[in-house]
Amino acid sequence: MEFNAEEFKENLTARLKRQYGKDITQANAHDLFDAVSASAQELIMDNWMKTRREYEKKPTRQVYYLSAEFLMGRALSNNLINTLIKDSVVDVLKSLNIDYNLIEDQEPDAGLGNGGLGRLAACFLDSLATLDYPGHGYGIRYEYGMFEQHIENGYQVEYPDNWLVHRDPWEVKRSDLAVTVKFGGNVAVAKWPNDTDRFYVENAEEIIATPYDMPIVGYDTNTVNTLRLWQASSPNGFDLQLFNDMQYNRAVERQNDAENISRVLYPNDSGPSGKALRLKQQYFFSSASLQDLVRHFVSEYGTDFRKFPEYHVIQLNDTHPVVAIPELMRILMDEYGLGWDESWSIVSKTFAYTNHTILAEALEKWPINIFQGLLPRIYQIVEEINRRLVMELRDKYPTDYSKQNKMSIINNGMIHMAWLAIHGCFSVNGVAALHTELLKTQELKDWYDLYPQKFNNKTNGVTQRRWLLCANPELAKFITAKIGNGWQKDLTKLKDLEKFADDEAALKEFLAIKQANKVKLASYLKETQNEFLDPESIFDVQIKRLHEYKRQLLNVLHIMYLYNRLLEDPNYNPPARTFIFGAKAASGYRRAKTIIKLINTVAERINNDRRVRGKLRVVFVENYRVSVAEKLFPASDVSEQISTAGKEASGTGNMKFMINGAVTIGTLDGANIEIVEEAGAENAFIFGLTADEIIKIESEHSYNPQKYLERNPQLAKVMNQLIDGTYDPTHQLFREIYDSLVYGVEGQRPDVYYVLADFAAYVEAQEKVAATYSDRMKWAKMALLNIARSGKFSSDRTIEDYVRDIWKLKKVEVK
Ligand code: 26Q
Repeated sequence: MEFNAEEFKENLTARLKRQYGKDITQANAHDLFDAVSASAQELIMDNWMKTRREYEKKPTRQVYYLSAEFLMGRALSNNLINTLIKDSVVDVLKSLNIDYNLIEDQEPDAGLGNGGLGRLAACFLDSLATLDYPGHGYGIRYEYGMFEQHIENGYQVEYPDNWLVHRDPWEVKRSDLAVTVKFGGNVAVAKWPNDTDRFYVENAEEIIATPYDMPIVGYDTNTVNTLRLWQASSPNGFDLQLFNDMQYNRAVERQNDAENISRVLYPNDSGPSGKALRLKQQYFFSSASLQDLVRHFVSEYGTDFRKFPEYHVIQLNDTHPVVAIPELMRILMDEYGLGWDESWSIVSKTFAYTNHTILAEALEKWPINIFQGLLPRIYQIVEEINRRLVMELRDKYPTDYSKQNKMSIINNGMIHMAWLAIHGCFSVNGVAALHTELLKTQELKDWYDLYPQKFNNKTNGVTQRRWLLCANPELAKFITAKIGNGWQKDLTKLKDLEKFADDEAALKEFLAIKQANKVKLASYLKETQNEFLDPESIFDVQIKRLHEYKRQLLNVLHIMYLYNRLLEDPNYNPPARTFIFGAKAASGYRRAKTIIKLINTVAERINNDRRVRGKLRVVFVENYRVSVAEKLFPASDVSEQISTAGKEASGTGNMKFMINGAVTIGTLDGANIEIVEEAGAENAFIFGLTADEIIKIESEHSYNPQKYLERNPQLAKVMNQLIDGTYDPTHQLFREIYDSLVYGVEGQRPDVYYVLADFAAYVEAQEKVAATYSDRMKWAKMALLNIARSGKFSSDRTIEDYVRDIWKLKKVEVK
């Protein structure tokens, strides 16, 4: 991209004057953020238009990534880096006496996702554009994203994330492309000209879906793809009649009800919550996206829809957009008059489904009454899809009624969205090797037996542009100095760093960079939450959503154990450690919230105990989010990846740690397995039960957590401290946690996630971490080899895998 410093300066000043009536000296940091971003957006605009034109020039197969979540984080630095103008912009601002860092910090995170699944979608968009593939995102423009987390008295308290208080300089509203989405009503029948039945919905509630586009800027290329987010509104403004009758609330009711659809991101605990508004969100953006695609197709190619699957592949990010499958059936049949078979043949060549979880309770099901009430015509279509599926199943398994039943999409008054996805898609993929194996042999075994050719693995990845180049510029510079450029677009190039594994000078340089990042993090946490961190200590970090299966509890129990040990044994002198947590608990997830309270309670006790000062500290980072993650990964020494084996589908934070030179302590779960495969077992600390061992224990019903307490007095002591007043004078706060581990509560088995079973092995692995860290050069070598061998975990590799096996796209270069 051409960059002219003078022009940029003029543009910036003109904009400040036009928009804010201020000159450079009067503008505040936020004004400047907005004006710098808008000026950058204007530079991006040319390539955005060119890219669109290039894709329209001739029929182009494109992928559409339908996702209820896009966890984009901040855009300014990313866009400046991807267009290669960051340094020049920083210089221009410096010449105006403006500190770029202050401006950057004004940008709110686009936190339109819960965690891994949403951030994966964002990394994929970056890789698609960077690799010159025509691929775009479709989602929801939530007015409120992931809630803001405050810690009050050790408890999580949620506040709304009002990320749109100021205008978003990156979005472009496209009112001209608005579509209508219908809810409720009843199905009626008319006739097509050829006298066949034509179904339509009457008396429906109509909602307007208006798209807002965000540019997705590829790195060092002209390609700029699009993330299109839909906003809901009412076609009937407010009711003037009611207003004149002074019924002010009722006057805006319809408007509010409509706008509620895109009001707020749902948290991911809710399990089988069956919230009608959540289903409305899903249909809202799925329907709007498909209408958008079909309208565009018809205007370009007419109504011969046999070409539709040639030009479109639609990737469904988990079950959240699966209602798009019957929606495309509806559009083809009810709006264009195609027959069932013709429509199904098109639909079943168009969609592909990614599964992100093996937790059975997390598979989405909708109660028939909610579904049918909101989407009567879609329900009919799902019924017909299911009727035909069940006929196939009877044919294939004539005597196995149990199987026919289990695999029925509609069963026990519920609609199983994963079943609908597997049946309606030509591809079903898991997100790490183990995860896909478990889907094939356990959770989705019946479906794998029916459709083995559909199943495939696509191990997740992360974009090195955001997670290394942007987040850790010093390490990026070090890497380029050692091995040259090229790794930015081909992460396997990092392999060349291996030759520095025994180069003492290089290792010292690496350690100095890590140290500087730790100092930076310490000063950030001092500033934001008045927390003291000793950068000389090991930064041992667990940052991810709070979930029992992720086992933050195992981490805390180990900290409580370490604390006991330090107090009991004055000769015990491990290297100083700072345990850092960042985690949001879904607002309705009681036990997760209690675990946050426990972490903060333990932190408070330990951090105020002089006897362990300089040896042990615990820090809970408030409101963990993408922009904070960008400060945490570069400053981490130890990466905590300690989920119960078999439960974490992949993990992607594990990869972000790896490319930033942190060493993993973890279980053989998700992508951890592939990480140690690449890094070498000697460069990680692996512990605990394997997925196979756990499957065996579960099939034998042989797990008895109490036996671990009897055998391990230190564990028994720690457990007892949950309820003996050590941390809580009431003895009650953490009793629920204790009971769930030892006895099982609410009909659950005790210790469902094998915390007590893995405790001793975890302690042992942590001792190895401490011993290894004491030899700084050995540690530096391990960290460097992790970086050197992280090439596989670029989302560029993941995208190439999707392109080769599922999407079959060709690169389109934009001149
Ligand atoms: C479902 C129904 C109702 C309300 C919310 C939800 C919901 C929302 C979000 C369910 C799940 C999610 C998010 C899941 C998620 O982030 N999964 C993670 O996906 C990553 C990317 O593949 C994996 O690396 C992680 O292992 C997986 O936990």
